Amino acid sequence: ASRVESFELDHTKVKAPYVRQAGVQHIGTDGIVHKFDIRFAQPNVTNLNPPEIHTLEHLLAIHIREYTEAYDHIEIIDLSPMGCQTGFYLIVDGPAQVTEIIDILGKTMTRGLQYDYVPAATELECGQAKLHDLDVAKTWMTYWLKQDKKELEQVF
Ligand code: HCS
Repeated sequence: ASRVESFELDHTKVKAPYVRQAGVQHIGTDGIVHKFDIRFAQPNVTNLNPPEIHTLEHLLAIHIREYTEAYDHIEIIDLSPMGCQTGFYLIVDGPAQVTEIIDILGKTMTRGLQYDYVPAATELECGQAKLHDLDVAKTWMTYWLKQDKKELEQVF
């Protein structure tokens, strides 16, 4: 399934604060959840500002599941921004390899660059529909795509 559950919630109807069960997913590959640290900005040096990290979340969330369909052994559970605003956590069902995640992210960002609007940026589908910056989000994706794939595997 490539739907984004959050985009289907009617954000005009909810009454915060609350706790809502946002998903139940059958772990059908190896029963193991894998978590990846997708880092765009250098910690404590730079960061993604709220509008651009938010737009990146939308652009990545909307296509990452689709580009993961080519990999039978993995399924995306969630991709969400880090509170420190330097990147995202990606939670995956199945034994995903870093190289596979880098390939999937590359395809997803290449697709994201084609957008001339922010998907699901309406008050119905999103909790802060005005907080977006497509141009700067595209700058971050272009920066990411310029990186050498082998370098993206180097954490330290
Ligand atoms: N983090 C969510 C998208 C929220 S807009 C997801 O489905 O990956």
